[in-house]
Amino acid sequence: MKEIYCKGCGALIQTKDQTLPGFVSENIMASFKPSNMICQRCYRIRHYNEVYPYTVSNTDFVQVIEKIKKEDALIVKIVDIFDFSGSFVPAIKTLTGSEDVILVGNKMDLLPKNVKQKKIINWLKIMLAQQGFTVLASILVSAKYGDNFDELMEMIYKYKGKRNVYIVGCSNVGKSKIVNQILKRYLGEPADILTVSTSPQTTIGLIGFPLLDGSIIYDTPGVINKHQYIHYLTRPSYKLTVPKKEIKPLVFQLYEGQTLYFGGLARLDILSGETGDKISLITYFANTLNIHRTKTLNADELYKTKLYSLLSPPFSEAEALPRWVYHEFKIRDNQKYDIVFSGLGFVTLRAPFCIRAYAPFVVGIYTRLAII
Ligand SMILES: Nc1nc2c(ncn2[C@@H]2O[C@H](COP(=O)(O)OP(=O)(O)OP(=O)(O)O)[C@@H](O)[C@H]2O)c(=O)[nH]1
Ligand SMILES: [Mg+2]
Repeated sequence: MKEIYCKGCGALIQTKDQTLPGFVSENIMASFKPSNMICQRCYRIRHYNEVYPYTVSNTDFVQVIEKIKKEDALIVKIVDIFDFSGSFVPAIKTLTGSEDVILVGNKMDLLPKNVKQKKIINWLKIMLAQQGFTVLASILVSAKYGDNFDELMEMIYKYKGKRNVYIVGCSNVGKSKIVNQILKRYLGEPADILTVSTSPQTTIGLIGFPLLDGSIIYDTPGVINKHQYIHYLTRPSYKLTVPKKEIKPLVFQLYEGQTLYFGGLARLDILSGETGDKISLITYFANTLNIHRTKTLNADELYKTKLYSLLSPPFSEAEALPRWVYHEFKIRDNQKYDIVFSGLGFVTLRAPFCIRAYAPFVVGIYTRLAII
C-alpha cells in the first residue's frame, strides 16, 4: 500500500496503534481521500484541545536534518523572541550544513507595544554575533496576527532562488502557525491546515506545500528543548506560565534582603543593589503568573508552608519539580541586564548588582544584555 501522511502533523498514517501519532480507524481510512487524511491525534488536538503523552526524543528532527543535508536549501530558522536562548539551537547550521539562513523572531505580539522593533533586531544581531552565527537577514513576526508577513515572504523569495525552503527550529516556537499564515495569506488556503498546539512535538514529519514558483516550503518537526517547565507541570499549570497576550511589565522597588517568587517555579534574591541597598527591577512574565515578594530571611520557610497555595503553580506534589539550584550574578558595570529563566520569563535591572536566581536545575538561568 502507498504510504499516506497526516495532513496536520506529517505522521505516517497507520491503523494499528491508537497511542501513536498517525492513527486512523479502518472506517476513516476507507472513507477519506488520502490527500485529506487527518490522524486521530490531530483531530483531538484541534477539536477537543486534547494533549497526547509524547515521547521526548529528537528522532523526527534528525530524519529531517538528513534530508536537508542532501539538498541546497534555504533555511528559515524560527526562534521564540520571548525565550531566545532557550529556543535558539545553535547547532542547526552545522547539522543542516547550510550557510543560507534567515532568522525569524516569532511571537512579537507578546512583547510590550512600546518596544521598538529596530531595537530588538539590533539586539538579535548582538546575540548572533556572540554565538558566532551569521544569517542572510533577520525579521520579527507574529504568526498569531500575521504581523510582518509581507516582509517575511519578500525575504524568502529574495533569498531562495529556485531552492526549497525549510521552516526549522525548536519545538513550540510557532513553525506550523507561521506556515499556516503563509498558506492562508499567499497560497489561497481557506483555513488552518497544520495542527498547532501548546504542547511540544506537535509536528511529527515533514509537510511540504508548493510555493507560487513550484519550489516547496516545508514545515518540520521541532527540536525538543528538555529545559522547558512543560516536562514537569500538568497542562493547567503550564498554561498559566505561558504568555498568551502582550506581557504587562511590572516594576518593583526592591531592597537588599528581599526576594521575589515567580509562582512556585523560580525565585530571585537581592543581595545588593545599584545604589547601595535599593534596586529597581522590571519583570516580564505571563500576566497569569503570580509574583510574590517576601523577605529573604523568610523565603525558605514560605516555600515550605505555601508551595502549592500562595506560591503556585505547581498546585500539587504530583507536579514534582526537580531539585532547585541557584546561580549568583555579580555584575559591576552600569549596563542594563536581563536575568532569564528559560521558558518562563525574565527580569531587567541595571548593574551594578549582586543577585541570586533560583530554579529547578533542569531550567536554564542566564544573563544577557537587556532586550528592552
Ligand atoms: N502569542 C503567540 N503565540 C504563538 C505565535 N505563534 C505560535 N504561537 C503559539 O505557540 C504554540 C506552538 O505553536 P506551533 O505552531 O504548534 O509550534 P511549532 O514550532 O510548530 O511546534 P512543534 O510542531 O511541536 O515543533 C501554540 O500554542 C501557538 O498558538 C505567535 O506569533 N504569538
Ligand atoms: Mg509544528
